[in-house]
Amino acid sequence: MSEGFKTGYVALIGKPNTGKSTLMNALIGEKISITADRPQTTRHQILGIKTTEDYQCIFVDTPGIHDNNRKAIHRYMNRAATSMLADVDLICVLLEVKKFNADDIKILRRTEEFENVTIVLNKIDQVSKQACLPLMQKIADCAPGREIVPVSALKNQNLDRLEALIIARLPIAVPVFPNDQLTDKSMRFIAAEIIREKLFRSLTQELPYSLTVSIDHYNEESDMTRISATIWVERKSHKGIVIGKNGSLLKKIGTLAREDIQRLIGNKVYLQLWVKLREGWADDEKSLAAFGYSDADQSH
Ligand SMILES: Nc1nc2c(ncn2[C@@H]2O[C@H](COP(=O)(O)OP(=O)(O)OP(=O)(O)O)[C@@H](O)[C@H]2O)c(=O)[nH]1
Ligand SMILES: [Mg+2]
Repeated sequence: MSEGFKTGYVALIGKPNTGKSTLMNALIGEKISITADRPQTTRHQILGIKTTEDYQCIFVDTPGIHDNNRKAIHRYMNRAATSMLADVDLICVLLEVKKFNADDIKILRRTEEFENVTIVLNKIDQVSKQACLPLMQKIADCAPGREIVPVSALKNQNLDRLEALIIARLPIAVPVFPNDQLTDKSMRFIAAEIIREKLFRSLTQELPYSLTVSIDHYNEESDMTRISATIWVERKSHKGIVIGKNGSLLKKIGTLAREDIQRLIGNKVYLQLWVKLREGWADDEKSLAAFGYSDADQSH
């Protein structure tokens, strides 16, 4: 560990779908957090930890901040989206070039009371440089004095500059986590998330929002990891959709998830998926706690 070693927490917050999870994965160089081209993919606070000779940067990926507080799960997600703000060393507010609107301005307002805030303007690969400049001016007018870093998390543009800026703001401190630890979450949790990602990417409309995944068994054997997981649906009619014709969709989800999990753990995976019904789980506190949506699970 070098003299002057730095350690700090960096929150990635913003509207749903702005690229928070993509950015965290790009910055730590590993796929820890799941991503999908639809809002409200991330449901928990997830730490992504990058440790070098000189610093340990602990990123906090969060659910997108939204106004929907209809069900208990939405209220849980909104708490997870902002509960750490007072405790981090730097807040990065993510905006996306094509979708800057009043919801972003609301989030910028919410962070006015904090000193260390950087605005990350993501997805610059989607527009020309000329289109970016007036937008940056508009954002600067809404958040005077804040620095704005344009990046593309997906295409790896300007991430070096963002990283340098983040590191400059970390305080001198000893590391919190061992230097080979990438996240605070267990492999069990990440396996369930990977299955959920495949469901989010394969199913249309509202269906992904009424699903959750639990891991029933996770057994590491020397040459194979055996995982059994249950996909929980809220309505009887959803079961058939998730299973698909002759089980085709479930099979596809299983194959895609198994490949990803294998890559991450570097071992062969045998993955068994079940689909079960628990009516109204997303608005029932007891079910939420049983499925890991509990505030105690995300306090660090
Ligand atoms: N073109 C482009 N797409 C991006 C970029 N960053 C993220 N995306 C895409 O935007 C979509 C949303 O990305 P996520 O990382 O899941 O967004 P998020 O902010 O974590 O979303 P929630 O968890 O739902 O709040 C995905 O399809 C990403 O591939 C980028 O720099 N450029
Ligand atoms: Mg996310």
